[in-house]
Amino acid sequence: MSKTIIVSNRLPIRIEREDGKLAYKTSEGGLATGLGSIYKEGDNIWIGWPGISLENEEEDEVEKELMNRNMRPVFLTENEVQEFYLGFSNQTLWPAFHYFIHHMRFKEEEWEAYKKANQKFAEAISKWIEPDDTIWVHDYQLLLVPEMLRKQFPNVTIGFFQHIPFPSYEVFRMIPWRKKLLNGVLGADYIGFHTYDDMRHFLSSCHRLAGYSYNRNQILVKNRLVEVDSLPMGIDYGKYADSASSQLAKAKEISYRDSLGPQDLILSMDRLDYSKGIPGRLLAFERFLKEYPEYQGRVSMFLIVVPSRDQVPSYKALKEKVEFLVGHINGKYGTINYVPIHFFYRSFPLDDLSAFYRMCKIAMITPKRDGMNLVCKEYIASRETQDGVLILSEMAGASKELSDALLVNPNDEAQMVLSIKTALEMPVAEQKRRMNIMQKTVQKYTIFQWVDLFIGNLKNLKERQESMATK
Ligand code: GDG
Repeated sequence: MSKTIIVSNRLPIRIEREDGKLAYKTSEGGLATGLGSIYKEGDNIWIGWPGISLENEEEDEVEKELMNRNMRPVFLTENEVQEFYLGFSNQTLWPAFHYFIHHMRFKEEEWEAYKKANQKFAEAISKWIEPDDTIWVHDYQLLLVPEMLRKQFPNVTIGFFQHIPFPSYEVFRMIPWRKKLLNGVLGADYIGFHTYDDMRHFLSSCHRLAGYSYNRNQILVKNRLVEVDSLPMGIDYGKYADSASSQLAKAKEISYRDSLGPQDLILSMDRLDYSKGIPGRLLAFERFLKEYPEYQGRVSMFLIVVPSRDQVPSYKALKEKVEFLVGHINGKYGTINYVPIHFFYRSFPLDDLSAFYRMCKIAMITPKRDGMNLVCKEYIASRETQDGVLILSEMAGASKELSDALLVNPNDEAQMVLSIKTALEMPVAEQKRRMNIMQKTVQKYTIFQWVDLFIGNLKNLKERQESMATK
């Protein structure tokens, strides 16, 4: 029986130390939900790093426990986490792929660590591979894995999906190891991106930096047909809609609203990341309060920043910048009865998120760059009464599907300021008209549909490759 092997840097589980014991917490992330139906079935498995550094004797225990949950761990040492994950993945690839070229660094020892870690993943995967299996590798931390597997298993079926943008060739070419990275991904049969633009950029880099010619979305790599595609990822719509209409979320909304006061709320919710445009959003809000003083005391921002990568210096600096701006704006415009920005640096359970999605009249999601952005889709799914306005950056992959949001250029502060005013003053009928269209889109293209499409297209391509080979 053939099986499917999912591979990602992180496993869909968090392991924490509680009272000297290891506690296993399942992840509720979008990918884990979408792929849940796959990796939990039959012999299928998910391979990845469990996200914690362990003592040698603990590794056996974790391995056994994860076996029962259809997962196989790849253990990373502290040094690998530093150089492969926090180093090359997050200080070379992440900034390059999000166009933050001033944050990029090129350290040969980190590139070496990236190669070694990818090799470690490939070895862990190869222990479980049988010839008819399908392997689905995820994201920028594992760009070299497809080629490493292809060398060992020439006929196995490999898919790759990139969750973050793929930059213009002009940016990608700056990376010293660009050609090796491209050849790494091209070990896959089927390569998916969130948007058509990402896919075009990838094809252009393959052509101009690695010498491959392509026809539409097809590339021939040593006589092997590789297909590149754009497949925008969705969410589990039902989960967010149900949670938002639950009694618990409604009760929480009422109790939070009672404590917060009568102001209209603008939701801002992201991981701590410079790509998410948090300072720019705060500055636009400050300018809004200055230019439209009649709104002082009438509108507040509800700012959630989820801790992430805070050992990386640029993330530490961002945290300080956000804290400074929040303090500055609250100090300047706050009164005894009015807090301009309610700031939380932590994550919340889903019931709370649903209450926040319900109580905020506006969601302002203005990343400088984002592969897709799922928060805006979750906000849409949670608007039971269909009112509410989404202000969305045109630099988020999601903007391609959600043209009924108020689309803004996150570098155009004047436009962002105006969009806050437009959102606050938008008639309810217009809010509902737009929300209705966006709900239909998000409800139709769910995470489950995305998974089925990816796997279906991959299998279909494999059949076409085989029929080409027998001709
Ligand atoms: C990468 C790409 C792409 C947030 N705060 C809490 C919480 N969250 C959840 C949200 C959402 C997820 O985290 C964030 O997803 P995003 O898509 O917005 O962003 P990234 O983490 O940067 O993800 C991105 C994605 O991959 C998928 O391909 O869309 O572009 O950068 O689901 O709800 N969840 C909980 N508490 C919180 O406080 N429980």
